[in-house]
Amino acid sequence: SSNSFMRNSMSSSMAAAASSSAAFFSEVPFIDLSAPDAKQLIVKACEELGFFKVVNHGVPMEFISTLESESTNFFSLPLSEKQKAAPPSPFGYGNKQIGRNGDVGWVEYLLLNTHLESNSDGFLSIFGQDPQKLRSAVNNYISAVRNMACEILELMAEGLKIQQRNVFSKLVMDEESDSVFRVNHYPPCPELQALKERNMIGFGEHTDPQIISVLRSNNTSGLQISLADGNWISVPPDQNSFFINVGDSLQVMTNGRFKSVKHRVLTNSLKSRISMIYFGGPPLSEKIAPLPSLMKGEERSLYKEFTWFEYKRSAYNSRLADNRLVHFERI
Ligand code: GA4
Repeated sequence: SSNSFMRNSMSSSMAAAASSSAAFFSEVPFIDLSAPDAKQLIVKACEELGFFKVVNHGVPMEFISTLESESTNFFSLPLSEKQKAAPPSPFGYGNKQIGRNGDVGWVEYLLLNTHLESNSDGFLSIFGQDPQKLRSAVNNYISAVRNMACEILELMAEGLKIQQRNVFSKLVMDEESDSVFRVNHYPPCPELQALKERNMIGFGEHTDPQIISVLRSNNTSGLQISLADGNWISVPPDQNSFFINVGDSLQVMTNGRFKSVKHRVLTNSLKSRISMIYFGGPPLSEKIAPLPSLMKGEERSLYKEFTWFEYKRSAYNSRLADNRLVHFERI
């Protein structure tokens, strides 16, 4: 139920979505991680769309369902309790406001540190007296999902015929990796049914700044991705798979060969949506630049040189829908 969600009416910026009838797209590239041709299929999906889903991912279903139910418990607390974990800067509870530059959505969420110190003071102060259950569910989930992300990043490197198999994965496995974990709760909005032709924005369109994002959601629709032609397609939910998307940093490291996919979430009128996303990022001091081994002949970098610190600072000063990479393109 959405009773602990703020009751004020929806703001106009949330109701401003485009036409409502995006067709379900049956062609989200589907990759069996255990198949011998997985690496070629991953590269193709990253080049064409920047988005695909994986099965045979090796993440124990128990970790997924435990974290989903711990998250559901948290979001069903009274708002006043949840607010004790606010604001989400950098980690904690957020409600409707996304980032710090005025973006809003019909969503509440937790932003969490991915470093796995189980009694971290930060986590204790965010979650009051009994944070252990949530933290250990988060830790189990993150370690498994990070390993899967690492495997996918190594398959990408192999598929691109890069000698150094861990060229991408070492960044997210680094102790200093600046990764983030997010749990979103999109409450249903029954009023929407009356509004028939209109959509409401749960999470506005954007690309992810990091290297790779790994998303799992419950069985509720809402996620859409944007095609090169500007059309939006609805991604059918699949609670047994993970959805992977290419982030801005990976687009840069492949000199634009892989596409950082624009995506958004529309509000469902009837069902709650819970999604859990691991954003794999590099250490802050890491230089983000096209890999020399991927540059062919006279090919030049499309981007200026920058560190993840510089890109992140610029990203966090932008609005959600902004194109964050344009500031780093070579002219
Ligand atoms: C998008 C990807 C991740 O959810 C996130 C988001 C971050 C936030 O929610 O604070 C940002 C957004 C995300 C990109 C632009 C800035 C920063 C909100 C926003 C308006 C945690 C991230 O790393 O970048």
